[in-house]
Amino acid sequence: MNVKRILFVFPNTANSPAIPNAIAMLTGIAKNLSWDVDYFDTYIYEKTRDSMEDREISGEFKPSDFSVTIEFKSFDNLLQDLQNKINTFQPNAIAISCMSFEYEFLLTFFPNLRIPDSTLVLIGGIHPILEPDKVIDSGLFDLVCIGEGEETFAEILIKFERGDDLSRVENIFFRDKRSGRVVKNSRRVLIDEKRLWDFKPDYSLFDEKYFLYPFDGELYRRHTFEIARGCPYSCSYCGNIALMEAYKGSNKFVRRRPIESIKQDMRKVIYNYNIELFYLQDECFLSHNISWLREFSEWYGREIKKPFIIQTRPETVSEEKIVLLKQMNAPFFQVSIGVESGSEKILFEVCNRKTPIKKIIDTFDLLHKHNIRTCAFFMVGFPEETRKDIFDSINLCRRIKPSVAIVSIFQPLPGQYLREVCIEKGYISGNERLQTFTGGSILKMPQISAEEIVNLRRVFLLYATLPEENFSKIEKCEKDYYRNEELYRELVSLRWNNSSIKSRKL
Ligand code: B12
Ligand code: SF4
Repeated sequence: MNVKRILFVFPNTANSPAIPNAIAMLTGIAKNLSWDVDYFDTYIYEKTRDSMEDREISGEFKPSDFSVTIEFKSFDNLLQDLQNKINTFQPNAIAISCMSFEYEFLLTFFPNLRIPDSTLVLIGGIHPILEPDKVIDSGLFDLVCIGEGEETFAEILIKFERGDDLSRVENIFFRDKRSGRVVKNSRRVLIDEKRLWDFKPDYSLFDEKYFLYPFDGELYRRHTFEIARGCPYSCSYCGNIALMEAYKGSNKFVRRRPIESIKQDMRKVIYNYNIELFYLQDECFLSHNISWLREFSEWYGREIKKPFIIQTRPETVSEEKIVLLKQMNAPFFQVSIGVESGSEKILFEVCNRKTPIKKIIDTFDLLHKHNIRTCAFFMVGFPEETRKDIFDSINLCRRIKPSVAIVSIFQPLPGQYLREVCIEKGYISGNERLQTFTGGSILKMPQISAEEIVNLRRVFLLYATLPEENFSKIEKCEKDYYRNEELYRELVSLRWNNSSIKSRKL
């Protein structure tokens, strides 16, 4: 092969740019093997309102004018623009990465493209890992990566360049273009934590906008920095259970990045991209052992000192670990916690999250005692959830006073245990189109309608933050939003001005 060109495609369902870690990683691998790379990201094609936009309207995120700086294109141009990119760049390979939302979106336009037979079309990401059979059976892709891509992708590119047989590559499902025959190979074991971060991401495909992120109403140059991969818990509304199942018998599932690798790469991204805010990507940051946290926080506090965001579970928060977070010497930082529900029935029996409400309250009290900015994630519309349960969540939010609260509608995504429950109980058929986390509920349940769930999500934060004297007005907006939009906007602005949980600047 004289020229080697690969086009990466991210079927982004959002209307704002985000760097998919996988594409940065795969770009690094392709460039190391001397491939020319190009990128097609669908974020600039205007779609229906995404969750970020909905959350600004409902008072979860402080409004920012970031989207004003983006020059959107009509959605109707998407297909032709991608076709033009393929025609002009003439890639030998097209590599797509997607989660479940992106996959569903991809199917709305990808089948209409004209792709030369000689072009290898590969797909990977969380969705192909969770539903590899359905993805290969779509007949749209030559190769589906069914596990981690770092080693597999390099092997594919090398073999493809040489014209070798790809059908035997471990970790892929392969479909022969001519015969339509499908070969399903076994999953590769997970890469050991000592080697995983030797694969270096490359961000050259991402322009300046990709590094900007609205946070607390202001724009920051943000970077998502992987600290660990995998989560030790088994919440029933999360894809993690299916991932653990897929990798059963493989190497260690939760891999912690060696501190030396963190040091080297964090210094590099700060230098190269002038990063102001780190999202320390780890599904449960404070579950690291205390000696790791101590070493990391000492170093960060000495050398990095940048604002950061972490995500953790309430049961991992303690005075001792808070001291270590403070030792990181950041001008401000945020601890984000999945609270999910204020009903122990929902938490224990539906979500498989056995954190007592008392522990959640104590955790937020402790964080606030130390003046730490907090973010609480809630969900509404769980199977079996009643209006009373949702009000338990609202009341818990009122009690714990997070600096920011994000409220999502439960979506039965592939890979979740709860999706199976929903199918068994007849709440979904399994063939519905997914909704966004703010758009609607696809569950048809006897005790609460999808409409009531959407309405309650919209006013959740108003009930949780405004003085009770506003409740009759909030109820009006809940029951008939479209006739009370003006009143709703007024209440949301009150939420930012007067509410007890307005964000804390440290
Ligand atoms: C970081 C993260 C985010 C980040 C960045 C996401 C991104 N676009 O990259 C943020 C915070 C923005 C985010 C947002 C969301 N996320 Co998220 N996120 C994660 C998390 C914790 C890690 C993902 C990651 O970067 N991993 C590291 C990279 C390198 O791994 P990877 O993407 O899997 O890619 C590897 C392989 O899949 C493969 N691969 C990937 N693509 C390709 C392509 C080819 C060609 C090949 C060969 C291989 C290959 O190789 C890669 C390297 O091994 C995962 C949890 C998890 N366990 O994966 C959830 C997860 C992916 N997120 C999830 C969800 C639901 C969301 C949201 C929809 C949530 C929301 N409330 O809106 C949004 C979607 C936003 C969007 N459109 O991008 C779900 C997806 C479930 C599903 N069935 O799709 C997950 C699995 C969480 C969960 N446990 O349920 N997320
Ligand atoms: S919801 Fe969070 S804590 Fe629970 S399994 Fe998923 S990633 Fe882990």
